[in-house]
Amino acid sequence: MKFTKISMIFCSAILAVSCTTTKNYKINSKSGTNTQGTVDFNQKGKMVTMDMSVFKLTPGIHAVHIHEKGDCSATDGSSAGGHWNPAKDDHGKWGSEHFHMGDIGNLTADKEGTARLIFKTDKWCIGCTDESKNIVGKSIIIHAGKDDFKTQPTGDAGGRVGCVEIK
Ligand SMILES: [Cu+2]
Ligand SMILES: [Zn+2]
Repeated sequence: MKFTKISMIFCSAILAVSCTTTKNYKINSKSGTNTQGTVDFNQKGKMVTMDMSVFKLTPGIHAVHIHEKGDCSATDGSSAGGHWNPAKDDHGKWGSEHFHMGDIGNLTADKEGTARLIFKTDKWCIGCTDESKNIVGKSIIIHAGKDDFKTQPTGDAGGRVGCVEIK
């Protein structure tokens, strides 16, 4: 009896560490642009990694955020709502004193319009019951301009050129 209990605890510990969740999405172009690419999420233990490859952007800096609604239906992406902000904090740079849970930051597109961004955090989860961490049901928005990390509540990042519903 004692042995069974110990082995059960041992197994669940192993599952928690080795359990991996993966989700892969295609980016939807918005606002009359031709934005293309993929966003992959991977959760291993408590660590979530986002790996984003984007093509056909304008060269330069583009803001990337998680927005609060998993709805990319509007042609300008406005259906995705504002920044995902479960803690009701101010907009800002990730890891600074004030930031939204969706404030990923900026990516840089090269002169061909290609960009890659890899972002890792243990502040998110993929489909867990903690709604302050769960990214499922939200969206990723790629903006026309860069995030200044100051302007409230948007970072003054301009229009929405790409959108992904995180299902
Ligand atoms: Cu945004
Ligand atoms: Zn924000």
